[in-house]
Amino acid sequence: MQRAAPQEFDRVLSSMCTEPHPDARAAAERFLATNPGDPATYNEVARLEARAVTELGRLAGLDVPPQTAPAERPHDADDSQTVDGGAESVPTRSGGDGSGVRDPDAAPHGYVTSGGTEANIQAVRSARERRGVANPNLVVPESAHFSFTKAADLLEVELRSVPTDADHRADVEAVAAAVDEETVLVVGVAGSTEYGRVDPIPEIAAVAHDAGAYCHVDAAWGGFLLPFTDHEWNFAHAGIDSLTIDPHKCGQAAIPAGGLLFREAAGMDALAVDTPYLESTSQASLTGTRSGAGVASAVAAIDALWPDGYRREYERADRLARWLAGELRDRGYDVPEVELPIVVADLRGSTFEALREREWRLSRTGSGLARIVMMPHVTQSSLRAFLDDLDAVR
Ligand code: 0PR
Repeated sequence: MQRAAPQEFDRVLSSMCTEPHPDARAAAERFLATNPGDPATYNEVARLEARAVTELGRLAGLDVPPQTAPAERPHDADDSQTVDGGAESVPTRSGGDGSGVRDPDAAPHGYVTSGGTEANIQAVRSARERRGVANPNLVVPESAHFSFTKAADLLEVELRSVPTDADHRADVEAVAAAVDEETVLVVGVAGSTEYGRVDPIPEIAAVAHDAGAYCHVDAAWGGFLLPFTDHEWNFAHAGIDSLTIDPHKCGQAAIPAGGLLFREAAGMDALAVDTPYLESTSQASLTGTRSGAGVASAVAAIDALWPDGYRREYERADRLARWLAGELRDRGYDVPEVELPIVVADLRGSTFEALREREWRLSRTGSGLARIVMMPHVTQSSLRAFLDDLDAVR
């Protein structure tokens, strides 16, 4: 039986969550009581997780063609964006000998996390373990999500937050100046939380590698939009080592479904701890028991929407964002150029409060600007109603 959602999404303008695709909702319910943290017991959901990671990897340019060792993989490969969607698809990974043989039992290089926060924390943890320096530091642009603050705190890694440029993108010179021989990870954001900006990822990866550090891309929000743009953001575009991409944001999966991917198996290996009383011998996730609902819904959403459904949604959101930016500019508001579909505007305090009182779920950037995120539930008619209210209160 389908019940109404507990939250009316009509007026939710600043969230990065949305209503899941119907197939994702159904899959989540079916796998609600399964635990991918115990793959030997819940093997069906474990297989689904391998598929989820394979599909996320293809979206993010991590498609390893059989018989190709990672070192030989062409970095500009552009044939990585088709999905056969068959229930039989299995991950491919390179064997320990680099032979790249197809291995149905192989763990893919990543897993479905509880969200972007867990993925980012684990990326920092993996880099810290692999680098093994005495006083590790982490370099992020100031536009990075606050989950990196949590990661630094938990993992006792020094957080170096560097200024962004005038357009709110990572400033490569500033990043380079902050990096040193004890930097374990340099982060680039591909779709920033506040402005939807995409950092210069290839340049950031080069800075990281020159210093012997790893490079992580946070595409938690942007990952399901960027494949339809010209941006260079993924494993095929740059020598990045890990990436966050969240099905429960623009992937239209049910919460909790984040995604963490590594270029190499060593990224996951660094996270694994022994699990003496489980049938499987090790576990890499941060949480122990975790929801199979997110895993199954991620696969169902990707099967339903990749690539055409996501492309249509990206194009719709992009058009809507540009239209709204124009409407706000016509009313005299200063609206920065739209990159990915987030519109930011200085509505001033009293107007912002009056709109909140009219039940618009709006939030502000650190510098007090209202953010409107073009998630699938945000429609032109709801934005027209929003503009009518804005005209009434300003
Ligand atoms: N990385 C980026 C770029 C993000 O934008 C976010 C979340 C994360 C990582 C962390 O992801 P999880 O929240 O899945 O752990 N960005 C949103 C934000 O902080 C999260 C959010 C979502 C907030 C829905 C409110 C909301 O209603 O704004």
